[in-house]
Amino acid sequence: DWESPCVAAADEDEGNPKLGHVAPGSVSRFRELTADDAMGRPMKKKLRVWCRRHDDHWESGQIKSNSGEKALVLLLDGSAVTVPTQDLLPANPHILDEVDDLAQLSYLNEPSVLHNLQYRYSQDIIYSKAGPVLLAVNPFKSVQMYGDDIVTAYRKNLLDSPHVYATADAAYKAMIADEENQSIIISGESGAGKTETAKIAMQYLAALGGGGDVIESKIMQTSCILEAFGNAKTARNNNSSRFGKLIEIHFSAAGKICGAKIQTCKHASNGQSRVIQLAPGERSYHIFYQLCSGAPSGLRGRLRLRVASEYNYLNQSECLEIPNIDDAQKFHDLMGALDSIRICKEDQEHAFEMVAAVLWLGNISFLVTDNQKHIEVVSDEAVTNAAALMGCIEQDLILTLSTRRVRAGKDEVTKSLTLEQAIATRDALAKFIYVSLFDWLVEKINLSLSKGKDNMGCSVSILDMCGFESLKKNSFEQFCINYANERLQQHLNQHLVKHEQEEYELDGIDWKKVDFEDNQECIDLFEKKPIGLMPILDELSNLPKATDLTFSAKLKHHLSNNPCFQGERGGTFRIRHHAGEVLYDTEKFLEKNRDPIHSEIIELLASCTGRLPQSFAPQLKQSQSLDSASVQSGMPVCKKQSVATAFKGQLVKLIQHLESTKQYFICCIRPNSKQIPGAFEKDIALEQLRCCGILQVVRISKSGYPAQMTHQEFIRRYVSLLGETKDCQDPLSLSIAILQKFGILPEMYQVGYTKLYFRKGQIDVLEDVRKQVVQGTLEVQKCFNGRHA
Ligand code: AD9
Ligand code: MG
Repeated sequence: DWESPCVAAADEDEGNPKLGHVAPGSVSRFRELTADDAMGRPMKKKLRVWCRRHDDHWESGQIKSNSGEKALVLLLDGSAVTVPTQDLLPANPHILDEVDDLAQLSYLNEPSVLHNLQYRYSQDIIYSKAGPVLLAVNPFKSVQMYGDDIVTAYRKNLLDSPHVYATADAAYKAMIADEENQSIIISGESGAGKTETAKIAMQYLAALGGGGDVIESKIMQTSCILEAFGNAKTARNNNSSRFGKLIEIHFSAAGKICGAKIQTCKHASNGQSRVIQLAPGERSYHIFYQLCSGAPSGLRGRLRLRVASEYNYLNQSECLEIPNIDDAQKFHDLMGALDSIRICKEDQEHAFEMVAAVLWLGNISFLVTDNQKHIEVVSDEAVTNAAALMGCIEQDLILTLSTRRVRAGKDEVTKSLTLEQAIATRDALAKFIYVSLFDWLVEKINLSLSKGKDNMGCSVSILDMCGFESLKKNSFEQFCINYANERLQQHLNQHLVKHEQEEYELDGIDWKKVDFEDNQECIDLFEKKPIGLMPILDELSNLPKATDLTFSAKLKHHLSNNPCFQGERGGTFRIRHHAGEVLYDTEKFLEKNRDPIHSEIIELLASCTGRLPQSFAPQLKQSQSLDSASVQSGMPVCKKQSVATAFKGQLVKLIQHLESTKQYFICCIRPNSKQIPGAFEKDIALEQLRCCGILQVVRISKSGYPAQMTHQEFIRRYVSLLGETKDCQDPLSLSIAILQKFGILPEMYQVGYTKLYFRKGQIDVLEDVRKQVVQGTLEVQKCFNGRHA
C-alpha cells in the first residue's frame, strides 16, 4: 500500500503555508512542501517520499518509521535505509503522475517534477506546462501529435492539452481579439528542439491564417533555405542553427497571413569561421555537401564541382556525411524551396557559384619563395576556378592573396605577404563571400514575403536562437552564442519572475518573495563599461600590438572580482554561466572580433563581373575610411563595428521587438546527450530545468495573481452589475462591494494601492456573470443567487 496516506498527508500540512501569503485554506491542494518543511519535522508513517541517495539522485520510497531527525525508509526495490529527514522530500500521489501542468502538483520539488516529466515522456507525451511556460522534451523520433486533424482539434478548442499548437493558438487568438502583436520565445540548449518547435508553431499559424494563398507555403519553405545555408552538424546537434532567427508573421485584419519578415542575429563571420575551419566530427554548413552531392550534371560542370572530400574546407574534419541524411535529396528540396519563394533560376545559379567559389578558394595553396618567408600563390585549377566563379581576373585574385599595399611615408608600396597573412586573407575572402551570400538570401526572402504597404493587421513573431553550448574547445563563436543565451534568460527571468514580484511589492500586496537566480552579474561581466569582457575585447581589438594572451591577462587583472569570472590560465578563461561553467580558449579572439576586411578584398569583389560579388562589395566610399589601428600597422582595413558589438546590437534589437509584444514562452529540454529516443536522463534534464528557473516560475504561477486590473478599470467594467450604488462611494469600497456581491472569496484576490490582483480563474467568473447580465438573459440578483445555490 503505497498510495493511501498520500492525499491525506498533503491535506494534513495545512496551516503551514510555505508559498507566498495565502489566506489559510485557500490553495491547500496546490501547496508545496519544501525541504525546510521536511527537515526536523516528524514525517508521517507510510508517507510516500523521495529519498536522496546521493547528490541529485532521488529514489522513491515510503516512510516506515521516524525518530524526528532520521527516518527508516522502504525503497521500491524492497530494501530499507535509514536517512536524515533533510534528505527526504514528499512525493505526490500517483494520481498526479500525469498532470499536464506542474503547477497542479501538490508537492513541487525537483524529484517530483522530474518524475512527472519522465513519466509523461515515457508515454510520448512530450509537452507539459510549467505555469505560463510550455515545456517541450525532445522526442528524437517522430511522434503522432501533429497534422491537420490535430490542428483542427486545437483550432476548435476540442483539445487543450499542452502543445505548441495550443501556444500558437493562444497567440493567434489574442492577436485577433486584442489587436496586439504577439511573440513566441523559444529557449533551450543546443539540440533541445527549438528549431523544430519553431517550425511546428509556424505550421499551425500557417494553417490558421492560410487563405489558400501561396504566402503561407512560401513561409514554410524559408526554413529549408535558411537551414541549408545557416545550419551545420555540430557535436551536439546534427542540424544545429548557427544563427538566431526572428520570424515575424504578418496577418491581415481578417486574420489571414499576408507576409513575413525574417531578422537574423549572427555573429558575423566569426560564426562563419565554420566555413574555413572545422572541429573533428563537425561539418560546415549543409549547403556545401548538398551542392556537391546533389547538383545536376549541367550545374556540376558549370560550377566545376568535385565531390566534397576533394575540398580542403570540408575534408579537414573527416566528417562528410550525417547518418540518415541524404544531402542530394536535400539539395533537390532546396531548389524546390528557392523556386517557391521565386528566386529566379539565374539568381539561384549565382548563389551556387558563390558556394562553389568558397570551396575552390579553400583549395588555393601557397609556395614559400625565399628565406623571408614570402609566398607565391600556386597557379593551379583552384585559383583558376575560384576566379572564374567569382568573375574576376585570375591575376587580380593572385595579387590580392599574395600582396598588400602599405604606406611608407607619403607613398604606397606593395609588399609581399607572409604565408600566415596569405592564408588569413584567403580565408577572410571566403568567409566574407559566405556571410554576404547569407545576407543576400535573407534579403531576397524578405522581399518575396513582404506584406503589402497598406496592410494594417498585427503579427506573431517566433524567436529561435542558437542554444547554449559548452564544447570541448570553446571559442569566440560560443562566447557570442552563450552571451545571447544569457541575455535571453535575463529576459525570461524579468518577464516571468522579477517584474511580477516587484509589482506585487510596489503595490503593497501581501506577498512572500520567491527567490530566483538573477543572472545580472554574468551580464555585467560581459557588458559593463569599461571593464567587462566585451569592452576589454573591443579595446584590445583596436590595438594592433595586442594579442590573445594580453587579452586574457587583462581579463584576469580587471575581472577577478566578478563571481561569474572563474579565473584565467594560459590563454583560457572560465565563465560561470546560468547554464553552467564554460572554459573559453582565447585563441583568435581578437582577430575574430576585428574580423578585418582589407580594402583590397573589397576592391577585388567590386571588380568582379559576377552580379553577387559586386553587390557584396560595400560602397567604395566606406571602404576608404581606414581604421586607425590598421593604419598604424601599415595595413589598410575597412573600418567597421567589432563583431561582438555588432552582435550585441542585433540582439538588443530583437529583444526590444519582443518587449513591444505580448509574449509566450516555450522551453525546450534535451533529455539525453546522445540524440536518441526513449532515454530520459534525469540529471541532464534537471540541469536544464534549473537553468531556466522552471521551479520558480511554477511557484509564482501557483501562488501569484495572473489577472490584474486597476481599480478604475474594474469599476468601469463591473459597477453596472451592482445595480444601485451610493454616489459618494470611493473606488475601493465599490470594488469590494462588487467582489462580495459576486461571491469572490477574499483569498482569491488582493487589493493593491493601484490595482486589484486575482487568482487564476476569478475574472472568468465575473466575466461570465457580466456577459449574461449584459445579454439580458439573467438578472443580477438571479445570477448571484444561482452561483450560491
Ligand atoms: V541548436 O541550438 O540550433 O543547436 P535546437 O534548434 O534546439 O538546437 P533542433 O530543433 O535542431 O534543436 O532539434 C534537434 C533534433 O531533435 C532535430 O533535428 C530532430 O531530430 C529532433 N527533434 C526536435 N524536436 C522534435 C520533435 N518535436 N519531433 C521529432 C524532434 N524530433
Ligand atoms: Mg536550432
